[in-house]
Amino acid sequence: DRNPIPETLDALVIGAGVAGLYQLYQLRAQGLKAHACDTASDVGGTWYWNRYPGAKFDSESYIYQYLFDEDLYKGWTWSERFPAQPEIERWMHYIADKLDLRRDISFSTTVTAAKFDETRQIWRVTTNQGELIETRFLIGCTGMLSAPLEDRFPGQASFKGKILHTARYPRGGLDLAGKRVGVIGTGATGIQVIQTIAPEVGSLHVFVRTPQYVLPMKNPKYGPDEAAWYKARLDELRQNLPHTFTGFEYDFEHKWHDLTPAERLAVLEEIHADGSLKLWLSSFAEMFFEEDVSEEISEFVRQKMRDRLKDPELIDILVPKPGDYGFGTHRVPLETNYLEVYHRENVTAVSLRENGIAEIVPEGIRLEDGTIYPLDVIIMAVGFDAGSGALSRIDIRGRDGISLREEWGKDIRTTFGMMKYGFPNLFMTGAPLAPSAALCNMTTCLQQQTEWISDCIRHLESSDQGVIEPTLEGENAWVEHHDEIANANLISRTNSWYTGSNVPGKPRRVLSYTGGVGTYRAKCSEAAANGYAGFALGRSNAEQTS
Ligand code: NA7
Repeated sequence: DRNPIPETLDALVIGAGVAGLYQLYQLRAQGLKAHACDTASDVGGTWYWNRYPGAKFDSESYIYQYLFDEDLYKGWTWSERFPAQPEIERWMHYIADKLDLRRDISFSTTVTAAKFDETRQIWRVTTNQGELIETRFLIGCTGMLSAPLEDRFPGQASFKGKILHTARYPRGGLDLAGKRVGVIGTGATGIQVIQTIAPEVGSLHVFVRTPQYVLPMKNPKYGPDEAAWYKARLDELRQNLPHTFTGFEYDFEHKWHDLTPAERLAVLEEIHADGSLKLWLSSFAEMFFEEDVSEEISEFVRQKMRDRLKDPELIDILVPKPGDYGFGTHRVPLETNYLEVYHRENVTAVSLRENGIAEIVPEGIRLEDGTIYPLDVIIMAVGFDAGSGALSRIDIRGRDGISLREEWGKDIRTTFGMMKYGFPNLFMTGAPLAPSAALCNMTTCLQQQTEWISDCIRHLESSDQGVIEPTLEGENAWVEHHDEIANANLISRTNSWYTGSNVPGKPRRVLSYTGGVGTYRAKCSEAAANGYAGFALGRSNAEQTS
């Protein structure tokens, strides 16, 4: 049975994923009347929705966990270095149960609109369940990559078989045995799907537009020794993870220009052999700023890929070409036999480089040159409206009725990626202009953001204020700082969800803060310590519920 949302709240948290669960826990612990809701029928967020075949971590399991509670951390044991979605979803259930969160969560509940009442200084929130809720604080823990691009191609509705986005894969899966399956997209998601379903399907056509740099994953099983090793190091992880550049345990350790070519190669080989994201996130930071370095490291990865593919035609379709974009300026996926899968007789790579998808027709996919690929199932691994997408799908109106969707439709601006000028007492996590999935271990970032938000609300309560909003100057200063760092990074020149260019009409900006997780944390803490510099605080007219 659905748990209704109380009509009046101190805080409503939208989303019951990694951020939302911890946010709810913290606000409740502060004595606030807090509640969360989620469109899904259970907890998990990303790990609820992304149940497509092969979905798994690219972050090391023990690093992805919450670190705030010792019992919570040590009470969970992972089976391998990079576990798959079912295990991660079980972990999220474990969190919800251990922290007794479900009693304050309404599932199957989508926030459709939220309007700030300036006189009473409360948010009036409506849901798809017909509820109207009044809350002093509204916190969007809606996910960085949770607004799937479901309607991507003309003619989708005409398809006679099954067509679906990876983030809408059905619970219980699909029977693909013997079927003619097409996968569109070779991002982190497509790669996991392709390598997993290839042996099971009748035939697999992979529609490849932009080839992807990939790194082989090493995924050892974990037993009692690894569990004990990580659990004994909780304090060390707490000290390190929040302060590294990416929120992972490792940091950029090498300086390109201090080494000889032979030494550089030795470093690249050694890190490549680690089978993790280290080659991307802890080798040479210069790859993000210097084109020559970027090209040399890119060529190193391309050669690794060529060595595995051998066939010139496959190399042409699947290996990025010099000048396409540099290694690491798109999200780098880890994979297991992803390239070898194309050697199977039932797998065909179809290049879209000069012959794109024109439309979906009743029997399958039709390319621009008229070729039709007949299919039974089309899996769209085509990505998300990242960062701004989830909150923009809600009709959020701040002061003077201004619309968040319209504001972000013109220019994607935030303050610390956690608040927005014109929207008092609206907080957000995983939002634009904060560190995120692009270059960050999400749980590290989301713990810090939710803690900053809880501290901020605690400060408002204890100082008898109750309303906070970034000043225009504060917001401009953050955007300027963000842009200055981002525009020096080669990421800013590439086309992908990192820059919003995967969504037609979306204003272009590097969505993630690229100054580093540790620096971001320090800047957020500094603003708070200086009495929330860059924000305007005021007394609230809203009545306290607690
Ligand atoms: P991504 O990384 O946005 O990848 C989407 C893929 O779909 C990518 O290969 C796209 O090619 C392809 N795509 C998108 N639209 C089209 C059309 N119209 N035609 C052909 N191909 C298309 O999404 P993912 O779900 O893989 O990953 C998102 C994040 O989730 C990931 O970075 C992790 O952080 C977790 P393109 O590159 O645009 O040519």
